[in-house]
Amino acid sequence: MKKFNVLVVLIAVMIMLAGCASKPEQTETAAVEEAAPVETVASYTELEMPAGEAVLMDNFEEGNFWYAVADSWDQWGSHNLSLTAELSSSWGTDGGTSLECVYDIAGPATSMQASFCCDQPLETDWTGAKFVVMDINNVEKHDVQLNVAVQATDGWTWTQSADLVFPPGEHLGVFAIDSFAGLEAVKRMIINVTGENPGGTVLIDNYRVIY
Ligand SMILES: [Ca+2]
Repeated sequence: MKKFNVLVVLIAVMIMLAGCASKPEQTETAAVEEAAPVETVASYTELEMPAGEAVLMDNFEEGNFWYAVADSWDQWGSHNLSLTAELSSSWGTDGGTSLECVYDIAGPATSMQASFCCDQPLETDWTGAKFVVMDINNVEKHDVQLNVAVQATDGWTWTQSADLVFPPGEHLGVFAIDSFAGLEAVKRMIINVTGENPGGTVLIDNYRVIY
């Protein structure tokens, strides 16, 4: 009987020790899970200004040469989700004025494209251009996905960049355009908000082309 009692006590002590040992592990696991979302937010890496000669195309200080497509392209395809493109004095990085682009809700059954255009580029010969760079202020609480496109030559050939995703806040947008067609005769500059989103506003300033 004594041996049996000793065995029972030993087992009880082992269970207690195991219980104690497991508690710190649980606490560490919980701490890691709570920290994870913060790491996700901080994971956005700001894009770097590319080397090369920068030519300012628009700083939105000399009037508004941009417009929202809205329903004007409906005859050629699905409805464009841009609403308005107006000057805003609420924010600017080169002077106090920027372009305020307002886009409608983009659900899965929509074109998921809101286009903001300028048909009077300051320069039309972009031969050798490598990037379009602009300052972006995403004033919404959700990410905004953007690309840039140009229509070029008398055929109005459309080429667009890869999409980039910008979290809320101010960012540098750097869009590679070195493979674009017809850069010697640019007719139209276009900023597209793409992908699904709940609609909103994005501010643009200091639109430059880098050679
Ligand atoms: Ca400006």
